[in-house]
Amino acid sequence: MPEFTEEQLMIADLARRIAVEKILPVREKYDRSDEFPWEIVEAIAESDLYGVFIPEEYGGFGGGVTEMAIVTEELSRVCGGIALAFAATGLGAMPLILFGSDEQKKKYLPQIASGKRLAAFALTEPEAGSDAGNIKTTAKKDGDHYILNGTKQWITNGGEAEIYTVIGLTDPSRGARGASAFIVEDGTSGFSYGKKEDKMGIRGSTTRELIFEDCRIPSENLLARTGFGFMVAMKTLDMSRPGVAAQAIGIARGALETAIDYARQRIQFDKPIIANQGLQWMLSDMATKVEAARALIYEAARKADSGEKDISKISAMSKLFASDVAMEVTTDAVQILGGYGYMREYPVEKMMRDAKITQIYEGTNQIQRDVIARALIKEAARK
Ligand code: COS
Repeated sequence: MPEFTEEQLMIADLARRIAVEKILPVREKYDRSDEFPWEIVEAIAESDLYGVFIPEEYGGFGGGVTEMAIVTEELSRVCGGIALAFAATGLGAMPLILFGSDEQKKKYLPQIASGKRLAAFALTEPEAGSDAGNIKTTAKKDGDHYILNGTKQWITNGGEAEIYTVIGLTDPSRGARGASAFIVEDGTSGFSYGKKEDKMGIRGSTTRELIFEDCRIPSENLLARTGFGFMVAMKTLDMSRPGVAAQAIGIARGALETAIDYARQRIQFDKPIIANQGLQWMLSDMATKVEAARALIYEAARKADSGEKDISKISAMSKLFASDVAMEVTTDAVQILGGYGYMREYPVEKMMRDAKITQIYEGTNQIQRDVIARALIKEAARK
């Protein structure tokens, strides 16, 4: 268990209570219906948890990546899909927290902290997944406005959020170096929503296309400066990847606990199956991996919150390791539950489906390895 402060333990406790009391009774319903869980958003908002990662002067609790990870982990322990209504808002708010002007922060962060308006982050496009620098959305200056044209794909909270950070090219001739970041509000003329995805897991979390057709946004919605958009996106991902790792390890913890409970109760050959050493060793490996991943996540979060300049490597490591652990642990949990594990009546098959995305989004684990390797090479060259 990482060393949390009293306040952090209280936040964890609050999130755990929402997860068990509010999310647990409805997680199967949302997994089947794939509707957005507004009732849970309200519960999270009422508990002020949307404010945990927002500075106090903008209506938040004043925490950071650590608090964001704590809440995400506890919610994900029960439902990795519903947890995203919280975590994706954290991702959407991050560019504002990191790069917003005082005016922009005053305008938007209190709304996010109160849970009145959700946020989302829009970088990915059909031709710009791992190759995030290949975005095609343009943002052309027109007097005191920018005109956005293009399509963003697979945007978590798309259509549910009201505050979007969108990365577009203000100078297409410079590629990623000509990208800029903008705040776009729901309801802006020329901004609409496209296809809603039908996903394997994290159901109950909306993943949707954003369409910009001559969408005029005021110049004051530019974040940082023109040409800084790719850097804004990369720094945002550095801060948010420990959150994905926390989601992964929350899911893994849920699966491990379910597997232990089941193994204690399931009688085969006249004894509970947990009495078998082979199964005990599986559980031991699962628990060890979860504990190691948690230590790495909260170390990455601690570094992020301490203002360390370059956290790309440890942030990528935490997401890579925790998501691989989550996939292994949830798959083993299904195995321990045997035939029951494969049935939708038990939660572990959902946990396995939910875990899979954590190896893919916010940068595939292959990209995380690239990020880590680049850092290793840079460090070696400095010696
Ligand atoms: N922090 C600050 N700046 C960064 C950065 C970081 N973590 N990573 C890259 N940059 C800067 C570089 O320093 C470089 O700046 P200069 O133009 O001044 O030299 C610029 O950004 C371009 O960097 P680079 O050449 O390394 O970019 P690549 O196109 O090679 O891409 C990866 C780098 C692969 C790391 C990037 O595209 C990536 O993270 N892809 C995955 C995207 C992703 O996670 N998508 C998920 C969807 S968002 S939920």
